[in-house]
Amino acid sequence: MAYKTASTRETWAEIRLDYIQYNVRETKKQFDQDIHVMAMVKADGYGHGAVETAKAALAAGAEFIGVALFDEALELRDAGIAAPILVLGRTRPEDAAIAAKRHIRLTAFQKEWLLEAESHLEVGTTLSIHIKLDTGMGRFGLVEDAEIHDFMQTLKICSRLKAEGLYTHFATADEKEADYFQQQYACFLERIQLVKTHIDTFDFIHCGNSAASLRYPDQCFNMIRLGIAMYGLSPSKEVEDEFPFPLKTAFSLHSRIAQVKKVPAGTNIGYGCTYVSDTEEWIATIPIGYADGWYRWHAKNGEVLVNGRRAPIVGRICMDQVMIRLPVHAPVGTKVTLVGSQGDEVITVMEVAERLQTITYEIPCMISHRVPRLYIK
Ligand code: PMH
Repeated sequence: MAYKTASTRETWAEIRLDYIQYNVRETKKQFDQDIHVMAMVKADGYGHGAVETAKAALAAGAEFIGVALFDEALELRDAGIAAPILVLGRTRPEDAAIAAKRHIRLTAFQKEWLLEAESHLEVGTTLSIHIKLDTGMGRFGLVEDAEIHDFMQTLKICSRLKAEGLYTHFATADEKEADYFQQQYACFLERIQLVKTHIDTFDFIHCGNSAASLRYPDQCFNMIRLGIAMYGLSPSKEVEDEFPFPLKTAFSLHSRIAQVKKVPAGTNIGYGCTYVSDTEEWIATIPIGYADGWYRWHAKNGEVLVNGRRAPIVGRICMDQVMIRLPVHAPVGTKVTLVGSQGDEVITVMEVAERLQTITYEIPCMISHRVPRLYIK
């Protein structure tokens, strides 16, 4: 389901497509050789909007689009995206015919899947697949040597399947400690040799997520799968300062004061009366709540920006509203920034992620479809 781009709501997420393009271009510059960029737009573009993000990334030099689900690939095709799309999750083999017809590449890592997919393809049609190797992530992919040989033998008898790509995924590329990363990389090199005893060339070999692409560009073969960094966010706090250029964050979240009142000391605010004003205070009501993905945990040490100053969230977060304590009076309609900057103050996605004891990826993803996305080109 695509995000709304127009709405009567006074709560919205702003998406800087120009920043997404900057991040793609700067990433490409880090590579000596011509690198193919697969723009990762699964989960509706990590919460930014898949169609708009994909279009922006393609215009900035990405050539491939990566999604998790076959449904996500179909949504992009229906929206007119013509670039090659790879589905990284497991697709039902019975969907192979539609995939072939719509030029959607599928990931394969089970020999039974190959045979079933082949049986659903009409004579004369070809489905491009990317073979997934599990080198230590423990999620999807072929693991054992014998399993790989078996798979490759089976692939030889599937004349309607064309192996276009070969890939793996790293579990720890965003950690300072590189041992496990290097172990996985070495394993990938070994397994590539094994695969190549059956098929000697692939158009695309890929393993680099954002962290690997920006920290180890010479270990990325000829394609990278760029996700979080494209959106201008660091995959982890510990490697935040290791990127070769400053990322530009595309996502910000805003609302407007819906009511403001001066309350006397001892006034209860919100469900459960968990906040009681200390003195005379300015309390404002902001129309965003947990149904928008602004979860109740934000009440713990949560702050927002009003006129360039921090204002704490007070009381419990409701389904559709949250209350804040203003440093000084501000009228109804005043802009409130929940994620992003106002003047010299900034609430980063990383700050919000730490508040919720989670990672940057979750923050834009958790802002629900009730919040419209406004695009800035
Ligand atoms: N490739 C695969 C197979 C992925 O699952 C992901 C992200 C990426 C590339 C892009 O990674 P990046 O966003 O770090 O650049 N997958 C996930 C995930 O499953 N949970 O968080 C991110």
